[in-house]
Amino acid sequence: MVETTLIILKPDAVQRQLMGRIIARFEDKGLQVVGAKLMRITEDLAGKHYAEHEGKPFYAGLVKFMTSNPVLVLAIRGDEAIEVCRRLLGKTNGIEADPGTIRGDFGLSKGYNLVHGSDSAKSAKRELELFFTKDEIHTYEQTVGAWIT
Ligand code: RTP
Ligand code: MG
Repeated sequence: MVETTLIILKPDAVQRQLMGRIIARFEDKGLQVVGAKLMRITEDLAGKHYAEHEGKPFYAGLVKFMTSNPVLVLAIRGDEAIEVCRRLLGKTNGIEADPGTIRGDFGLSKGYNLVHGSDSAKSAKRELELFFTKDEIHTYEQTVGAWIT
């Protein structure tokens, strides 16, 4: 099933100039970038996005981190994109994430782990609506998908 998911290249990915290499992971896999925005997340938006973690010990640090510098927000579309992207990201903690995954290849941190990916269809819908208007998400012909699938 074709899905669209929300990916955020977190402030550490932007600061470390890893944007191009991380986007390439999704494109190389055959997924399509259908929305992209470099933006600064406000405290209010960070709170809404990570509402499920409110009250946890790492919550304040997480909001501080996510609002500290610009992020690159992506809408990514493709077959089973939500699950495929979560697998491309790897486990939350860079130490545990498998080599070959984004978190496994680029970091050793649990907090500064470079990327966010929606964890379910419900989260993807909610998060895409938080970060994008409908006309910021595009439909266009993909020429590589035909042979990748
Ligand atoms: P994300 O939501 O960012 O895609 O990450 P995730 O599903 O793999 O992990 P989640 O449990 O949802 O945690 C959200 C983000 O909070 C930070 N975190 N820090 N220091 C800690 O113990 C801790 N635990 C989580 C990470 O940035 C994690 O991605
Ligand atoms: Mg999560």
